[in-house]
Amino acid sequence: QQKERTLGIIKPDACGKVGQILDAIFQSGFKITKLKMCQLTRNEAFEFYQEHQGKTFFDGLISFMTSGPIVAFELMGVDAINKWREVIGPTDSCEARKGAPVSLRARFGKDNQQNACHGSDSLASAAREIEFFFPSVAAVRQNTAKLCECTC
Ligand code: YYY
Ligand code: MG
Repeated sequence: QQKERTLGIIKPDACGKVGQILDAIFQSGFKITKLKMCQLTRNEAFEFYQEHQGKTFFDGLISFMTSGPIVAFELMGVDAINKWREVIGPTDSCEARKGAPVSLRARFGKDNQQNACHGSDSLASAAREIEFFFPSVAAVRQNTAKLCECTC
């Protein structure tokens, strides 16, 4: 079976639980192929969540996602995109607590905004989101070249 890559995030509300969440990731059979801790600027959060611009929860989402450090990672495995979304569970942590199996959002999330984890929802969004957090060497070089042009 074909292996996939997906992008996961431990959100600001769950950064005290990084150890337990990484444990759960390994126990679910994923490989972590890239990982970093960072804090998003408002512009970065805006770009990352561009598909939700204009929705009622957008401003709250941007404030929450920039409120503290996050951990972003690339996961690899068979059917990784759907499997990771199953492991994190439904968007609303309160809903997640009503369902089985026990998901990460059920364990560590609070509500439908502070829901502990993110997971890409398709091949296209996984590609975009992985490139967002872990840009290819070629892209980084191109950016550096552009910056040099501007200042010379
Ligand atoms: O993919 P997923 O994270 O499960 O949900 P989305 O519908 O893509 O929403 C992205 C993000 O926005 C969600 O994880 C929390 C937040 N959000 C919210 O604050 N309030 C809502 N009613 C719906 C989503
Ligand atoms: Mg989504």
